[in-house]
Amino acid sequence: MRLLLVYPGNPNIAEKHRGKTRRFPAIGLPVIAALSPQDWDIKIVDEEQGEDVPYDEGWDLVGISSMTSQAARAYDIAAEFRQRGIPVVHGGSHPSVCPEEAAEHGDAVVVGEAEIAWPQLLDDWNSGKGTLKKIYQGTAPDDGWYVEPRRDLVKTSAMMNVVPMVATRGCPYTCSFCSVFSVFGRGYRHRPIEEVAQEIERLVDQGHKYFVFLDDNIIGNPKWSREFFKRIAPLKIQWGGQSTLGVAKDPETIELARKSGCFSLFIGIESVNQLALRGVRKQFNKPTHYRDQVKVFHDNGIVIISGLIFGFDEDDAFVFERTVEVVDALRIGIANFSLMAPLPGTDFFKQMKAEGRLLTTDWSRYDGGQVVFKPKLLTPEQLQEGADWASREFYRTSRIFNRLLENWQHPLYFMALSTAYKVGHYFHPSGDVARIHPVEKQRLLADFGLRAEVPDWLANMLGYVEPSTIQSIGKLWTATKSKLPVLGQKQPNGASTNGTSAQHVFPAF
Ligand code: B12
Ligand code: SF4
Repeated sequence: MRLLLVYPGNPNIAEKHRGKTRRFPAIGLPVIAALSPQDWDIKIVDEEQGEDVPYDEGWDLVGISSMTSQAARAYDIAAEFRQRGIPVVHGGSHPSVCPEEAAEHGDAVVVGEAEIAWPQLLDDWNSGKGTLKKIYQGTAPDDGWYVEPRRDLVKTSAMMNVVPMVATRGCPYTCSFCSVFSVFGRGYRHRPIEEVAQEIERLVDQGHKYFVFLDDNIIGNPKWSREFFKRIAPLKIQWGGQSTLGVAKDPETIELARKSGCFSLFIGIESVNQLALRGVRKQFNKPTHYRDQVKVFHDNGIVIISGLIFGFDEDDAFVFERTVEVVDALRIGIANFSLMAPLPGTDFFKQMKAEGRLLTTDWSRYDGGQVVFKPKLLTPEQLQEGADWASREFYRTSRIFNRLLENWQHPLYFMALSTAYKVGHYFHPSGDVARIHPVEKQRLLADFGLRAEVPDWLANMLGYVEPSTIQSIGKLWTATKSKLPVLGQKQPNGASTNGTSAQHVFPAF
């Protein structure tokens, strides 16, 4: 039997730019591979890593995994295989929240976790001679749910050779914009500490040192986390993960995290406005506590990557500046600004739909970088431009250096990530269009006395430079220009100019 497992690319990323970004390899499909008979010929293909889907290599069964932003591409790929008579099974977070839709584009759908459902599907496949039910409802087993992913099937060129790990599943909270608890259930389920530790030990023996825990909160249950951190501390690994600011109430656990190798945590801060947080049931984040909480992480040398969302119903035209100023003042190393995407299946989606505020259900646009619903106190354009502005402003060179002190324990990591964010925000996902706002572009160009018809690459280049530097150069240029002799004009001494003039260098003057 030949099984092909596919991660579709995001259709917003132009073909020519696919595979140029690097990230740690995804883990869902290696789990599906591990749940399949080991004598099968199995291949995993990840379009976002630049791999092409091999449509014509004689596959018996195809599995496709998708988040909402990948769903449209997943359906296109499925159509190609189904045209060739090859059955397709959909799984992952989007099919789990939109099973009927996914079922229209496949022969079967696995909803939620696959550890029990996928073997059942394969049983049907084997016994029923290829007959599958349309929907397999995954269940969330309490324990013994873990199978070690087939990492041997994953391309190893991923950035920095970081190994993705899973030690827990689920989340007890119910933030109205999030899909996690609908896919993985409420509450935390932990793997036995010894099982995780032994898996890490084996990977360390294979030469791995850097790990990322994909768990939604690796410090969600401090009792379990403390024991876990103590157990893995001797392994001398370096790891990043996800957590909440609230865990800072227990500095001892954060210290144990550091001692076990934690150097960076992604934390969903989401907003600096308590009302916005309350509106999406994330009121356990308390902006008035942020300063003290952030300090606990900084004291332990942990670089915070904060998730911040724009587009809450309480967000007005001032939210962008306010957010940048607060997060920068807290000296949070990295801010990942995204636009609210009402993900299908969530209460936020239901609210937007009921209020007639969805602008599109083209799922490919639900990638957190585009406005897909009507904001309440802003226009869609203001929201998009404001978020783009915040990303550029936060990563101004001077601001990055201001934050270096609090993130000094990992200077290379901090600087590399800051630079990646700084550069990345000047490009649209299409890779071609500058994200720089037209008005700002004109202002930058005007500083040089240029009209706006210059190509985007030049605007981009100017975008990398500090606005204050550009203004100084612009002023200097304007002052110098007024003193330059103009070509062809008689000089006071009667001589005619023959050097390069401003008109020759910048014909748009
Ligand atoms: C890691 C991660 C990422 C990585 C993904 C790449 C990578 N290398 O892993 C990165 C950082 C790139 C990412 C980006 C985004 N992410 Co993300 N991410 C996650 C996270 C934290 C873990 C995913 C994971 O690996 N889980 C562990 C594995 C084992 O689980 P799994 O993949 O779901 O697989 C299981 C089942 O789903 C099923 N399954 C999965 N695939 C298949 C396929 C078949 C055939 C079958 C049968 C079964 C099956 O079986 C597996 C075992 O049970 C999840 C949260 C979570 N807890 O899952 C969010 C999550 C998947 N992300 C989400 C979102 C919204 C995003 C962004 C839009 C965020 C943003 N605003 O920028 C972007 C999208 C980027 C894009 N390209 O468009 C949402 C998706 C919701 C949705 N409706 O699709 C989630 C659920 C988080 C949330 N808060 O709701 N993300
Ligand atoms: S946003 Fe974070 S805390 Fe809230 S439900 Fe999702 S995973 Fe849990």
